[in-house]
Amino acid sequence: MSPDYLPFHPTPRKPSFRAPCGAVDAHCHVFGPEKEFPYSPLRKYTPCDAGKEYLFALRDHLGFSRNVIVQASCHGTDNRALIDALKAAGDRARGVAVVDVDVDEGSLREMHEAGVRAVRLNFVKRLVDSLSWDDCLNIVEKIKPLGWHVVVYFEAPDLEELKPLLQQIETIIVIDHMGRPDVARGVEHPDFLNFIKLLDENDNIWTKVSCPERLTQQAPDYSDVVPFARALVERFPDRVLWGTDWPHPNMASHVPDDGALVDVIPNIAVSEQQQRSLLVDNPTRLYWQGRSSGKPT
Ligand code: 0GY
Repeated sequence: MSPDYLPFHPTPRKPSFRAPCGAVDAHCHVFGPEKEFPYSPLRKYTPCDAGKEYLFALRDHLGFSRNVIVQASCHGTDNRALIDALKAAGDRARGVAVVDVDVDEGSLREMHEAGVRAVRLNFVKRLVDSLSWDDCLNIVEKIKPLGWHVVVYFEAPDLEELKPLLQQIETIIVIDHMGRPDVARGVEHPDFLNFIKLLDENDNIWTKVSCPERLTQQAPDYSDVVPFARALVERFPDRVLWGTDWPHPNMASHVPDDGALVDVIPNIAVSEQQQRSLLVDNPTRLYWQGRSSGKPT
């Protein structure tokens, strides 16, 4: 484990908020265990092992039904831990893989069989040496026939530079963690208005209203992040997803209690209808019913 790495909360509380039947935690990871699934030699951090059994127990404890497991940079393009978790979960999980540009069709088909439905492009400079845009677009061409979509991770200052790439991607694009806004600037700041404009102008772009624990300066109530997430849920009720981000890699400020994170949900999705769309209908449509084609062709 990297020095200063904070392991996940060992005993999260039972949330007060009861998630609707069929709720999906649409952003979480599995890490290792290292003995079985070694971390990538190219990784920028070494996490605490957080295997599938812990994830499934957390899912049940929080009152959720399903997971979307996202490949994290510490496993590079070796998706074996992810695939193993997907196979163990059966229909209760779907996956987002990270692949090399030369990935072959057979490997993609095998991943599809296991439950992968998207590929992640990571542009967070502290986590990865990003792919070239040409490589990104080649990967997108390869995954299109499978009906997959693209999950994109970047930090707010990089949005402007990435926009031309995003606009060339015709599948659905899901942006992790609301594009990681600087919440101290407030929802009226041009950076966040620009993010909203991106979704206004591109019907194929969705976002995850996740990760208050990473964005906040007010843990553990996360009230500074709530207005951002709520604004997106209200404006784009059919294009938002929610996830715990368990096991919360690279947290420096505090160890989040996943029960407390679930209890933020009714503050960001206020009505029952919004909660249903966010937690059940949207992720089910995208990951279980194959609705991944974005722009009309
Ligand atoms: C996240 C967070 C992070 C890491 C990764 O792929 C990764 O390593 O996703 C992070 O450090 O921000 O929630 O996905």
